[in-house]
Amino acid sequence: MTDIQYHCGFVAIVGRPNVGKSTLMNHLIGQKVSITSKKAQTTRHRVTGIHTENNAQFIFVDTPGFQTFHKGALNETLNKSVKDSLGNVDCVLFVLEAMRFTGADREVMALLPKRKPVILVVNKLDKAKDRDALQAFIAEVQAEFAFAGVEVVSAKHGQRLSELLEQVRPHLPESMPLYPEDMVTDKSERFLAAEIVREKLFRYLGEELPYEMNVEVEMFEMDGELRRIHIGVLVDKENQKPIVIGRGGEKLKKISTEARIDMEKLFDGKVFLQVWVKVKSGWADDVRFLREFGLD
Ligand code: GDP
Ligand code: MG
Ligand code: K
Repeated sequence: MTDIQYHCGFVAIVGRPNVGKSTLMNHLIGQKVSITSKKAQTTRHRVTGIHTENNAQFIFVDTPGFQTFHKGALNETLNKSVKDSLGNVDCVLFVLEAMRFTGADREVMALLPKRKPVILVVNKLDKAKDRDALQAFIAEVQAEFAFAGVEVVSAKHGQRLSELLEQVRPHLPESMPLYPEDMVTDKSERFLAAEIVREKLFRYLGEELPYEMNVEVEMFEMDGELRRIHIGVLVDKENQKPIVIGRGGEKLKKISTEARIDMEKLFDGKVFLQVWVKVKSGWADDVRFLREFGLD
């Protein structure tokens, strides 16, 4: 018998697009690991974030299956993907936006497991000014599902997140940590670098985003403490290049500068980043933007 009880387990964060799942996970683990955007559909991979404190390790799982919700009805693939991601977790966080309970929220709700603890997370507390209305809203949602707990938070402003973790902790099995205590993700820096560039492309291209587009890490090298990263954005057709590059190179410059800043925060070190756009088949006239650190 030991006197310290350690808890460790898997937590899924589910909800329709834009309720703030990625923001929540990023804040919980204290670093930018998942990818957030005003547009849905940016989380293309299942991203795991890890947070360890006070003898508990929370392993967060994002659920990419929800990305197709904007197209409307549930389909079988989505159903399966959601069930897969909920099949192996110990606790589920069902995220809603305060004062908004839509058809898409109800579709997600219909997939929640009945035999696992599900905690209702009412996010965007900062947007809900009327307390009585908020209480009524929570009661309305609770009437439709037997939640194991409720927490009102602001993912963006980091409000009431430790209270949320305290609600999750007792639902995690008693177990020693599965990952080192200082680890926040099991993704490689290479993978994360590509995800960051992908996020910026989504954010800045919006509706113009080419349907066929790949982001490839062509080089990732340590040069002392400096990371040298080359990333290629591959489009299908020549006429898609200017869309990504923008007039006078403005768009690509913004994308690569912001990506570099995010990478430096995430990797906690200087980054030399080159991002260029090319057509999948050809070599000719690649447009390069050298972003020297400190020279922007
Ligand atoms: P996801 O699609 O569920 O992963 O949602 P995101 O995490 O990408 O967030 C969608 C949008 O909601 C982003 O613009 C966030 O900045 C915003 N957001 C997230 N949490 C909050 C919050 O607590 N308050 C407010 N006002 N906005 C938030
Ligand atoms: Mg997301
Ligand atoms: K943390």
